[in-house]
Amino acid sequence: MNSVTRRQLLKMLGVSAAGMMSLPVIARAQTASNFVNPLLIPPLDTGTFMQEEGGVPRRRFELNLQKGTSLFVPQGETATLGINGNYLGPTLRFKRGDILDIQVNNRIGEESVLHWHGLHVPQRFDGGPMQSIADQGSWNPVFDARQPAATLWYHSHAMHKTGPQVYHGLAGMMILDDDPSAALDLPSRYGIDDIPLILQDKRFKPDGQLDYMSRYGDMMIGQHGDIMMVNGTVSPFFEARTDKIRLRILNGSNARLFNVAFNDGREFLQIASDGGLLEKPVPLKRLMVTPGERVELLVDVSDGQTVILRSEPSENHFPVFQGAFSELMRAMHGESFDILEIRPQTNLERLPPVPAVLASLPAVSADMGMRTRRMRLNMGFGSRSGSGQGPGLGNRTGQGGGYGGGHFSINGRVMTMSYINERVKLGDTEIWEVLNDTPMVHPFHIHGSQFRVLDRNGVPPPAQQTGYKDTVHLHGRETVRLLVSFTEFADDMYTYMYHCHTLEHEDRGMMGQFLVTENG
Ligand SMILES: [Cu+2]
Repeated sequence: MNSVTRRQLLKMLGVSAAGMMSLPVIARAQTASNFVNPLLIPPLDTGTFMQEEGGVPRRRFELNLQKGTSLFVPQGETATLGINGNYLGPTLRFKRGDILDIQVNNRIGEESVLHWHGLHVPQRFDGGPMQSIADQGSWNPVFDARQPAATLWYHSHAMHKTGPQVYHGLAGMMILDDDPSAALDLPSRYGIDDIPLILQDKRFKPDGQLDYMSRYGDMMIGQHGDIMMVNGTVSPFFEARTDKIRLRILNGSNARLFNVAFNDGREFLQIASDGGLLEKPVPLKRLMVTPGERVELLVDVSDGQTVILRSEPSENHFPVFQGAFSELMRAMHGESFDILEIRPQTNLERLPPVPAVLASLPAVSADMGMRTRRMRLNMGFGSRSGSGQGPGLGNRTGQGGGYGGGHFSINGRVMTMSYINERVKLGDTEIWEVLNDTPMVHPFHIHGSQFRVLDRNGVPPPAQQTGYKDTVHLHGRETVRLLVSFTEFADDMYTYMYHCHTLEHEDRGMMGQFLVTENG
């Protein structure tokens, strides 16, 4: 599929072009007076700490998935989901070498599970759909934190229900510390100079309840909203007390892209990507963060000026389509809107200078790949679901496709629990060549590994993409080559997932599973 005709597109959307004008668009250009709510900082949870025999540190966490209500909009309380609270969950903080012992109790009224996104954990504790926890059930993964310091997160990964469950609040941040990163003297006081920012967009019904997947186009481009929130705070401001602040940004939205920047165009430093610190701080003015990705930024606010973190239109070109498809792409790429106002206080505390070197990462080259595995991301533009497996929410084979038809797949296969897509040999380092054979952005996530980007469309990646990553975005028609190692855990039965992190695409089949075994 190399092009989409207008007729195919309208069929796929099931609507007239005029209907596209009502696509969710984020309200633009809020004025400073709109930032009325202090930024909520998720509670920090370092677990119950104990020393095992031999001095091994163990942290016991208890996470209760529960129903709640939250006050986001003037219409009244919104029914939400949370972890140990009404919306989102605590930030779990622990250190490399710790054993994590996590009791997960599901009390949300339907099956769920938590996936430890970016953490290297054995397959059976990964929290993919294979570990589904029944309502009122519990699950107790135990594993050790064995990788470099990073900003990670946890979220629902329930089969076909990840989108709605994350949208309603089943997600939280994790901060992994280690000695080398602590020695750098980076801002690390949680909520003071080290700020978690979970970026999400929401849409509400007139009665104040969350509006999920009700509009044409929602399935196609994923659920977008018109109200921005950070850590569950609408119209947030943060009062900085230090001359620089570290922002741990997590794109926790279902589908929205953020091209983060500041309203005065100031430069910032990116210091980390998904899997941890970059080798050196990378000065930037804009940075694309797509669903599932994390970045850590250092922002200098020593001038004392109020500044607004915002999202700018994507610079990336995208294939030009006529009519309705252009409208859809504009919704994904073309908007600019405010996210958070930062208000430096008087007498800012001066922090140590930013180190010139942050980490030493092993050099990577394509020679290191023992084999190449190709992953082609597909979207169906027709009216059939293809494999007959069903694209997720019901079997749409032969149907017109409801909100937008089509299916989402990888290498032509729609995710199904009964099919192992790939088999990998323990200890192997592979090249995964991922081709986005669609016109829109997809963030590609691999469980159980932190990979490196070898190249993008044949060209070495820019500095901000040279660190460890677990989620990489591909613009329309792009190809990335990833160097992925599977050195730690083998399992003959339990798989890891790889998938698009636009949750509506994942839920509808743009996902596969792989086994890592001794014999491959
Ligand atoms: Cu996708």
